[in-house]
Amino acid sequence: MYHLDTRFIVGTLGADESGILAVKNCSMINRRKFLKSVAGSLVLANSGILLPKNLLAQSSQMGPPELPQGALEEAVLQALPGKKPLIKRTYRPPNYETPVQYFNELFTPNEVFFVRYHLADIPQVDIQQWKLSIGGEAIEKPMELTLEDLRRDFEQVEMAALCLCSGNRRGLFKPHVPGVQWGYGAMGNARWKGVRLKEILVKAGIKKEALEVTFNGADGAVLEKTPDFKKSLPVWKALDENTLIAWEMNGEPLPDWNGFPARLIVPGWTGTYWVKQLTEIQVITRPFEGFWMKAAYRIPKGKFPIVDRFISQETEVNTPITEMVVSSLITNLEEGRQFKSGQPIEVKGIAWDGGYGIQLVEVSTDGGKTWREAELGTDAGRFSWRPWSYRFAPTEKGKYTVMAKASNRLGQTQTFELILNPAGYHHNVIQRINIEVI
Ligand SMILES: Nc1nc2c(c(=O)[nH]1)N[C@H]1C(S)=C(S)[C@@H](COP(=O)(O)O)O[C@H]1N2
Ligand SMILES: [Mo]
Repeated sequence: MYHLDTRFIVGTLGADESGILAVKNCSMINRRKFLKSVAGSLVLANSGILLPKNLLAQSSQMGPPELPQGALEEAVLQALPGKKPLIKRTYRPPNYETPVQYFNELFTPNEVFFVRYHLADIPQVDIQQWKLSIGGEAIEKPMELTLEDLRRDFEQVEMAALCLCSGNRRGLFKPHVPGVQWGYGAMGNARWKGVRLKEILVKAGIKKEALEVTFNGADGAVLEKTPDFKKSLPVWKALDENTLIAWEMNGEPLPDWNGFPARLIVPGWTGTYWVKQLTEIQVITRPFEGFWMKAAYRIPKGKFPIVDRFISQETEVNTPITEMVVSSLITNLEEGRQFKSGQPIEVKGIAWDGGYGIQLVEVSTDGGKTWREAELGTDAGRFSWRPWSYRFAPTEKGKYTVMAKASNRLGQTQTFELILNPAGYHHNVIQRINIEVI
């Protein structure tokens, strides 16, 4: 069994402290055969299925009105193969976000789970050929594992965890910053099944000089000059019992677009570390120098209330992004919606943080003057988002500004003012939605 890493935990966390939902014996789950995938590429050229006009949602569904000029107008709903229509932000590489209405469910269905890729050469992995190699100068016994090996030789665990892109809501930054102009939907909550990375690394033998662990996926760049998408974790995070290599999402094999056949799950940390189509893991003794660590995914030091540090990658001025900041989202109200006076209004939403656990969600219906506690819903573990709801029945006619503010068990909360940073990460400004009572 595992034990809970209590370093940063404050207070009690309820029944399932590790975030692990279920632990199953590996021998029990060998039945399902893997879909034999067709070799070749997921042809992007085939994927641009435009929808009939009536399915092309009004712009309010395409994202918040604050998105920069062009981002809203150009957004269309488009279905990648195997997916339902998602909001297209870019096509090559594919960046598609989930429409907010799907976040009314605890787990985001696989066919609407967002898709984020940095590189446009995305192979369709042939499961017969696929192997995960474990090596690097700080590994004693380099190994190659098939999916069958993973399923047979290690304990299988399942965990609910939110995957959130560091740049979610970047489109709301003022002044605007370059990068994919995401609205609210570059995130999703799922149940991930796989094995602990730690067990694999221990089996391969980690030398005491180990400093970082690197992760590479099967995708590559179209142009030689574009750096390959390769990430690293500090060795302590790689050895965290909650860091998984997962091949199942919500009880199904991972969709191609979300990392088939296996991906890294780094609960609490932003999506950039959740390397998809994983092929190679290396344990190294020096800070990894790749572009996506050294240059990208960095935040200014000291600006955000961050607990987890990635010390071997820090510079004087900046540091790699690590855990998610506290945030929430109202999922069932659109701007300008009208209600009859006296009619009960239910405000629904979700709240999350970097894995300390949501403690409190407060709702204001008067633009932030007064706040009331919302009711928290299902607790699916500290790495999952937490649904909440709030009911009121205003009789006075007029405009109401609805806001939601989450706090976690560390006492951290959301900001009223945007914390500026050049790459547009960690947007957790409290939302304002105006509704009208008539
Ligand atoms: N191989 C590979 N893995 C990757 C990426 C990528 O470009 N290539 N992008 C990362 C980023 S930035 C995010 S936010 C998540 C998104 O996961 P999803 O596409 O399954 O939603 O994948 C991560 N894993
Ligand atoms: Mo991301």
